[in-house]
Amino acid sequence: MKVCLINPCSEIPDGRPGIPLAFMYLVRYLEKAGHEVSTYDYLKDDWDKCKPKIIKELVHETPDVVGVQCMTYNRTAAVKLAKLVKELLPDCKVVFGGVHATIMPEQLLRNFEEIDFVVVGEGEITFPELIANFDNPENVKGIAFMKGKEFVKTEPRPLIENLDTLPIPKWEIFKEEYKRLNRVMIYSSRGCIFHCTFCSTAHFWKNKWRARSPKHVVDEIEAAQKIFPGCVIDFCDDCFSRDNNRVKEICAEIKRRNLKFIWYCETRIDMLTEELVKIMYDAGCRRASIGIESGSQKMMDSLHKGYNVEKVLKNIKMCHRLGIKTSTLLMTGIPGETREDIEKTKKFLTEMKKDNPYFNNQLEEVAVLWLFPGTPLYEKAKIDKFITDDYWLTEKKAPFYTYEWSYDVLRSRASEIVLHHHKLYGWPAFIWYVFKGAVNHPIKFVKFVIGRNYWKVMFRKK
Ligand code: B12
Repeated sequence: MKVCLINPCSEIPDGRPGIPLAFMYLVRYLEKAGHEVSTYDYLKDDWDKCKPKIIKELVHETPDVVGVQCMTYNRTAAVKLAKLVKELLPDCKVVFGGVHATIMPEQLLRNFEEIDFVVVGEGEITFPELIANFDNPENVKGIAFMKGKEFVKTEPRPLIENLDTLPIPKWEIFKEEYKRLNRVMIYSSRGCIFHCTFCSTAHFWKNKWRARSPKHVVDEIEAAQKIFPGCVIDFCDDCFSRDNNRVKEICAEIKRRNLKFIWYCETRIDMLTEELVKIMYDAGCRRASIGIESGSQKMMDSLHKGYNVEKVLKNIKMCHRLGIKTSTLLMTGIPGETREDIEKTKKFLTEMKKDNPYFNNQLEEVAVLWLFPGTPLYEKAKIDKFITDDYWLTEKKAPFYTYEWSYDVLRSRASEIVLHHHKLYGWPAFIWYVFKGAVNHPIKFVKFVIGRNYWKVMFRKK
């Protein structure tokens, strides 16, 4: 069959760049089952602009199946896409997969008859099996569909037990993008054992953490270095350092094969030890992204981060001392947050810099907390009658947590933290940063400054 995989437009087209790793795995499995697969990534585009392109592609390809990656932040475009497919190719099957579709299959299927099936959870085994059984889907595990007016969700698909059976993702389908980014994303484990209240990952991966063996991971790195020589390897696991011994073994395997490259990882900072950080540095790690969220212990506790502020601070300084740069993620709008907590976050950043000649922290993002389905915070928001599931039937963007403060206040607080961080590097560095932004992307820059309330924060009377 001809299968076309499409990642539709995000409601935040200017969001951080990403390449749908899911497709690179799915393509391998679909091709193995004998299907002809094409892929399109429109996440960064605007629906109205890319609609003509999609029409052209659908008419040209005439696929038998269209697979759509449906996240909460692109669900509106995903539904528009399903309608478009059925208008142009009424016999083509439309299959949804991804985080939002997995969490809300019933709502999608009951309200949008253009969606034929939802693949619930991990898709590698389920999707080809579904395609082989379109006429008799009841026995396929891990799917949902409508049988007349009845919503059917089949038995859950067991998670792939041995992740070493996963093939190397088919990077070639996004080769140009990878070359441009010069960075290859690797997922060396799946799932997370923590339960941060704003995140749906634990729920999606069934509260399980599964890891690939160090050999399997380093084989993939070696293959990536052959196709994209000199690229940075970016581990984007949900919980990279869950098992320190495994990380050590990955590093040992990199050294044993004498591979020379730089790598980054997303990790929990509290799990790092001095011994491990030294080993990671020695094997090429130069940056660790860390979701700190807040510098206030009360806020960390409220999010169930399981972090201790002092330990986080100590370990960040340790990373800097041992040569690993940190890239931190913070947020405002945490339940119960007050001005005092924002001051604590600013103080935390100041402390991070204090007596730290190596101060080497990039502030990746100060976001305003979003409510996503499948998260404990969302469930609480429903109980508090702040939101109902019907919200996702509208075209509104994912909502911010604005129980206590308006979005404007939260955005200003986020901007205040960003400005504080920049000031820690000193005014010359700050002016250089602003100058670079204004010269490189003038229109984007003006929109950014206005949209993020920097104006108000900078000229606010104290
Ligand atoms: C890496 C990552 C990123 C990267 C790159 C993402 C990418 N791949 O393009 C970056 C940093 C860019 C990013 C950005 C964002 N991300 Co992000 N990200 C992730 C992360 C950690 C891993 C995604 C991944 O590659 N997983 C590995 C693959 C193999 O798994 P998968 O994508 O789930 O795919 C499997 C199944 O879902 C299914 N499947 C998926 N698609 C399809 C399609 C079909 C047809 C079928 C049949 C099956 C199927 O099969 C796949 C294989 O088993 C996830 C968390 C997570 N664990 O999923 C968050 C996550 C996806 N991100 C999230 C969010 C919120 C964001 C941002 C909005 C954050 C922000 N404030 O900017 C932005 C949005 C970007 C944009 N421009 O719109 C949320 C999404 C929540 C939701 N309900 O939609 C997640 C789930 C994390 C969370 N907090 O809960 N992200």
